[in-house]
Amino acid sequence: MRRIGAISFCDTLATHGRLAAICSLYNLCTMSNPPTPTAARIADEIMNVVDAHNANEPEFRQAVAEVIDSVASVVERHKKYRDAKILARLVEPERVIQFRVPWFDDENNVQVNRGWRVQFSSTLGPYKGGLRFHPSVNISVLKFLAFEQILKNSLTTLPLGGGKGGSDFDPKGKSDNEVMRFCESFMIELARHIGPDTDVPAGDIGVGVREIGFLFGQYKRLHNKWHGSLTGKAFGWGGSHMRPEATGYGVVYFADAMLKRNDDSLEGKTCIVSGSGNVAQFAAAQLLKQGATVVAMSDSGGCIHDKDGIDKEKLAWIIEQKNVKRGRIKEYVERYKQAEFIENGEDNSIWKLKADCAFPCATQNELVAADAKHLVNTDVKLVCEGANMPATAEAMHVLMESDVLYGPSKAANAGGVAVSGLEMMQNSMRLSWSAEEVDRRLREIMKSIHDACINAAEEYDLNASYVHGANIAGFKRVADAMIEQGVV
Ligand code: NDP
Ligand code: 2IT
Repeated sequence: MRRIGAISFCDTLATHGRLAAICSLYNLCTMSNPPTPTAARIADEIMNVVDAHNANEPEFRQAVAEVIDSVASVVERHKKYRDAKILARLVEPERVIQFRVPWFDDENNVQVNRGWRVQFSSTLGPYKGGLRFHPSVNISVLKFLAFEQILKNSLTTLPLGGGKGGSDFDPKGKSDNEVMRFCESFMIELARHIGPDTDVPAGDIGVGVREIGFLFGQYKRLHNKWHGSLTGKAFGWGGSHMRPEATGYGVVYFADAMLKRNDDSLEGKTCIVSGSGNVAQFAAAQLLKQGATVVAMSDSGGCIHDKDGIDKEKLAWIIEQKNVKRGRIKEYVERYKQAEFIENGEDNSIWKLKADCAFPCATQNELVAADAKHLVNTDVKLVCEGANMPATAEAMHVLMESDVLYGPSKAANAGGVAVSGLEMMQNSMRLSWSAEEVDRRLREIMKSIHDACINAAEEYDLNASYVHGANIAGFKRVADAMIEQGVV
């Protein structure tokens, strides 16, 4: 420090004169042993910057605040993270791409949507994360998702950076041809920004195997290369066994690990699963395999409550209804008369039901403080998140203050991206593993994420909090790699 100080004094004297040199020496003397800032001050300082730079991005600020709340104490303990300005660098995306997506609808009208790709962090590997097609998509939503993805992907221990993209395009009510034309136009721009060693998108809300197929076809045509540049491909042409199941199954494996640690299991538990898309469908399917009873599922219109339980046959009906007919879940009650449909409203939601375990698998901020209080007051044992950031900050607070076992999304839903990572490996090796092999690896990854959360929480004396544990374990791997890679 002193030696550098002397050099700095002489250099500054030569280039900027005496006053500047004295000032720089004074700064060094007074700064040589600055008091360690408290975690609270570290958090305040970085959140002031984040709030000022991202004033119109509430979801992004929410996601960052939650992480900072956990990792500020890590930064307080380790000077190396402060010196390298890790937090200030981590909250700034490496690159954000926005583009126009023009396309023809079936009536030959020109339609225009917005497309984005947020390439947030390439520290641990190529940018990796899904594409979301939904009218609510905007830059705030995509930045929150990409930011979460950095730490989630870090938890998997696979070589994956963090990214997210998508469009405000609404696939609902569109013909297959319209979806195809939209995907082709979207990919004409996206193709120049992605690649197997650069950025590997996958699915998310509104993007499933149909959309990935259209996107992949256009990518291949543009590059004239059969690259594993997208994951979530159909099994027949480069997809991995178990990728469709991975997120939902992984959520339930994580829940099982939380319960096992408390000498309990899912067997015989009643469960509510919000959503009825990819994640919800396979979470419900795995819950049935583990001997639980699923009594409610939902879509954006409302939920169905079936006290007799949604068994395998009823679940198959829901899957057909959502994936093939692209219909609404409320039609369930016409087929299964004992069930009731509860329309979403001010005081009505799936979270007003009673169950042993709750699995939010629809979308962000779907579970608010009043829902969390209701769940706690009705003795829910476990809340395990399939959707990304499904609980509001206030709802998270309620759950974290309670005895409920609470599995946060970036840990609990990491199974999807983990199997995407396995799909990338299989593509690189030009082989495919059996479903049993992929499932075995998925179970191992979910268990190791669970253990990493607990170990990190214990190291920081955080009372087995999975929320803090996930943030800290995910953060440390990225932060250490950032230091090793220099100021980039
Ligand atoms: P899908 O598009 O397959 O399904 C989404 C489900 O959530 C549908 O039932 C949909 O209802 C409902 N939903 C979507 N938006 C809203 C909304 N604004 N309000 C209420 N309900 C809504 O998406 P996925 O199942 O793939 O994704 C669900 C969640 O899981 C998302 O948070 C996603 O980010 C997360 N996730 C997904 C992964 C994956 O591998 N697919 C991996 C990790 C996390 P409706 O049909 O009425 O629109
Ligand atoms: O939120 C997520 O982890 C995903 N949508 C899956 C991302 C991926 O690259 O498989």
